[in-house]
Amino acid sequence: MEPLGDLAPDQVPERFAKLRARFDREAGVAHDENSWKSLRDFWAGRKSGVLTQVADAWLKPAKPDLKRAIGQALNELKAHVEAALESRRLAIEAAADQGALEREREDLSLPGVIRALGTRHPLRQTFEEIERIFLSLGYSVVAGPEMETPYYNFEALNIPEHHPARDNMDTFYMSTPPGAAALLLRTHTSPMQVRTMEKKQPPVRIIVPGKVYRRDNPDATHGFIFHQIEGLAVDTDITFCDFAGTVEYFVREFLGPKVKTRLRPSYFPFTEPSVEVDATCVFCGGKGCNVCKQSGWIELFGAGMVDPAVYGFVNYDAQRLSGFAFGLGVERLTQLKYNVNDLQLYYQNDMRFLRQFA
Ligand code: FA5
Repeated sequence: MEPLGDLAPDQVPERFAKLRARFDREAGVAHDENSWKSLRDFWAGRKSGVLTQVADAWLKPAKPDLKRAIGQALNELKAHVEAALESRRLAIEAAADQGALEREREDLSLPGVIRALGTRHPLRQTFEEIERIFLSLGYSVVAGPEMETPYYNFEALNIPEHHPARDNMDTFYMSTPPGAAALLLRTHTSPMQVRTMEKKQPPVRIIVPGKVYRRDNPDATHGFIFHQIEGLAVDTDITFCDFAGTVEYFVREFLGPKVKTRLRPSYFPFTEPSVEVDATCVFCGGKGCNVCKQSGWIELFGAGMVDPAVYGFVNYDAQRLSGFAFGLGVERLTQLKYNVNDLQLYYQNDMRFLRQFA
């Protein structure tokens, strides 16, 4: 700082005005944190800032008649510098915050990710509907293994080896080590009749939903993997009337109150007597149409009174106990309920088909 020299007191303000103008110019271009720091150090730095230099070079050596005027002007300049530095600092900080806000801003006008809502598969809907009906009648739901032994799938159901009933239940056999028990993919859910009665004494009231396998060629009414729901009720006093009443109640609940049922003689090795349960055609109301081949009736499922021979395999007293069993084909029942003309549609994941069950 050059010395102040010989000044009259009234010339002091002009010298300070020049300094202040210079400061204002420099402050006007300090737009970021670094240039603000340089400005602060240059003007207000404790050791060698302009203000300190002015105090050292002008105030300290001033003659008494100038001291008062210089002191007052220096104080005013100092107050101005400090206030301006502070307001610039706040402005720079605010600008930085604004910049960060803009950089990090979420664009709420962008459309969100649209997640399509799925619907339950028609077969699952049928499972749930049938489970609901039988749960309301006091049945419980049990599951069994899909990989079975020939004993549970056939023998204990009164289907010995070489029995002709095995012909339409050919299946997939697992390769097992020599000497180990043979294993196959179950052809029906009926093995769970035996497994349940082995473990539990009557009264028994169960349904068994599950997947089954057969060596059938796929077509509009056949799959090589399909689903069944087995039903079994055994107690000391179950009659054919209980069986017929249960079947009729189920069919009405499932297909509607107008549908009538009839029992037609049939054959299964593990039920005696055996029946096919038919219902009046849901499409023509029993008048006769293409679906029911003009008969007015459609076949629903196989059932019957448990054959006493089966009780022999599970140590049940056939003299004291009686019961009935049924096996529902889930694909076929769903076809009838919703008029699906091709069973393969269930497995093709075609959204146009599946959306109809929303
Ligand atoms: C049985 O499987 C017996 N276990 C049912 C039974 C249980 C009778 C208890 C008596 C007492 P069936 O082979 O008829 O029966 O098959 C039952 C149902 O499965 C059929 O009515 C049909 O709806 C369905 N079904 C059979 N084969 C196929 C297939 N390949 N694809 C789709 N559904 C099938």
